[in-house]
Order: sequence, then C-alpha cells, then structure tokens
Amino acid sequence: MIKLYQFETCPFCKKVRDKLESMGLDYEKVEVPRDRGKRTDIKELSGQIKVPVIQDSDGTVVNDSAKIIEYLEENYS
Ligand SMILES: N[C@@H](CCC(=O)N[C@@H](CS)C(=O)NCC(=O)O)C(=O)O
Repeated sequence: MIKLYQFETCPFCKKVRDKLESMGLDYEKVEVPRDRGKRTDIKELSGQIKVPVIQDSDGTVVNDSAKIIEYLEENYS
C-alpha cells in the first residue's frame, strides 16, 4: 500500500490526498511532526524534510506534490 507522509493542514498534502481518493487508491497516512528537526523519517527516505512524500509498496519514494501526482497518473491510471 502507498504510504503518504503528511500533516493534515498542509495544502500540498491535501492535493495529494484528493488525488489518491479520486483515483480510488488505498493509502496509509503517516503523520509527520510539525517540528522540522524531528522529521527524521522523511529526511532518511527522501533526503529532504518537506511534505508530502509518498513511499510506494515497491519502495519507490517521491516528494513534491506535483511529482507525486505525475507519478500516480503514470503508474496507476
Ligand atoms: N513544492 C512542494 C512544497 C511542499 C511544502 O512546502 N510543504 C510544506 C508544508 S505545507 C513544508 O513541508 N514546509 C516545510 C516546513 O513545514 O517546515 C510541494 O508541492 O510538495
């Protein structure tokens, strides 16, 4: 299943949630701390600390909402 690293009030994360939902894709939300210094999971995964980040079930990691949407369209449409 796709994991979405996010926080609820992030507008870029909402854009990705809306896309996942409109495509009918199951996903798991992983809440990321608002404190930048505590975002160790996404830093290790993606090399940067901004959300959203997705990790697909095959291990593919994508950050940036526009790139995530492009990835979803290319792989799941
Ligand atoms: N261009 C990025 C922007 C992502 C972004 O700026 N996310 C904000 C949250 S809405 C963030 O993580 N900012 C860094 C911070 O909160 O410290 C995208 O479209 O995903």
